[in-house]
Amino acid sequence: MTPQVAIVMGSQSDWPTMQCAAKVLDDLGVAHEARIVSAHRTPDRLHDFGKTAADEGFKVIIAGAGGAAHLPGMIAALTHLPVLGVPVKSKALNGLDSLLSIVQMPAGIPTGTLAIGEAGATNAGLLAASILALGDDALSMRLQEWRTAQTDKVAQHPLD
Ligand code: RP5
Repeated sequence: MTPQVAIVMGSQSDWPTMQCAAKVLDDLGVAHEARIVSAHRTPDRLHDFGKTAADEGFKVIIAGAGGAAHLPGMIAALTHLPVLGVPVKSKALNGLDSLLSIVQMPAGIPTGTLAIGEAGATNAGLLAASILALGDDALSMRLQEWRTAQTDKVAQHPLD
């Protein structure tokens, strides 16, 4: 199956976080492909990816980076595809730097910004699936079932 979602990240060190997006997409049966694309260390790769992502057949891009997290915004500048940014927790500032680097985009180049860390990566996967589900009834059904299963797992009362 042609991957519909690209999960790109600035470094191998981002993968433990970004795997959460991959996992939820696996659960929902959405084909995806993960790549390392660094805005700073591999700028030519960034440019090539941003320019060719739509022609490659991707429909949604999830981009995670930490620290000076320019990757999601730069990809958004190079493609018309929806870009969902995940601020990865940084060692020095715990991801606040990543969040602020991704969220404050200038008008005209939108980048969706999720929460810092694993919750953000999981939600990026879910959001990518819900975007794709607008044109895919079977996926929409799987997404609704996933949400119902999540609700059913929440107990009425806490355990001691
Ligand atoms: C960013 O720098 C990456 O997205 C990563 O979160 C951060 C640190 O990268 P490494 O030094 O661990 O490769 O570009």
